[in-house]
Formats: sequence, structure tokens, C-alpha cells
Amino acid sequence: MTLFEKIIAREIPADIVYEDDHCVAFRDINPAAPTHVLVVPRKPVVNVAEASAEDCELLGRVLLAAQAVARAEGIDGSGYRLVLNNGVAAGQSVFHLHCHVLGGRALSWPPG
Ligand code: DGP
Repeated sequence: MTLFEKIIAREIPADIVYEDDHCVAFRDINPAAPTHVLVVPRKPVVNVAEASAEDCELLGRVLLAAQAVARAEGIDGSGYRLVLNNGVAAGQSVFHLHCHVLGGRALSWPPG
């Protein structure tokens, strides 16, 4: 069971800000921006690289949940960044697909 499955199951506490039938979203424990929320599908797909065609709808649900989070957090007007880290070299540390929703400050590009 992944760490994020345990959060979804309420076995580990988290500040959950959004949920629907497909996804749960909660604040990152180590925020990198004033708003930093993780959108996690209930299905424990490892990452985009490991997703399959049957996950097509689920991937769209993750993005729409991220949109809902951004609206609820009030960062949709100023702009926000969505990040999906894939694999160790990209910085993925939890191997349960998650979309970082980052906003509330200016974000530089390219990332380091
Ligand atoms: P990534 O590096 O892309 O795999 O992002 C994983 C994120 O998960 C990282 O920004 C920190 C966050 N995180 C790790 N453990 C916990 C936890 O127990 N609770 C919460 N809310 N976030 C966590």
C-alpha cells in the first residue's frame, strides 16, 4: 500500500481539500509555494510513464480535479503550475501518481 493510499484511506492524517469519485487532493507536507496541493487518483497508478490506455479517463480526471483545486484555492486568476514527476531523476519520491498544484507566487521557468 502506498503512502498516498494510506492518506486516501484516512490511515495517515492529511489536510484534504478536495475529493471526488476518482481523486483525492491534500496539501503537500513540505509546501514549495503558498498553495501546494497534491491531486492523487484513488487508483494507485505509479506515474504517467506506467499508465496504460485504460487510465486515459483517469488522467483527465486528475487534471480536472487540479482545475477544481486551483479554482477553490483562488489561484486560477493569477496562474498556477501543474507538475507530474516521473521517476527518480525527475524528483518523484512517492510512487503513486500525483499532480502537484502550485501557485500563490511567481514561479520561475525552467525549473532547476
Ligand atoms: P514527488 O517528489 O513528486 O514524488 O512528490 C511527493 C510529495 O509528497 C512531496 O512534495 C512531499 C509530499 N509528501 C510526502 N510525504 C507526505 C505526507 O505524509 N503527507 C503529505 N501531505 N505530503 C507528503
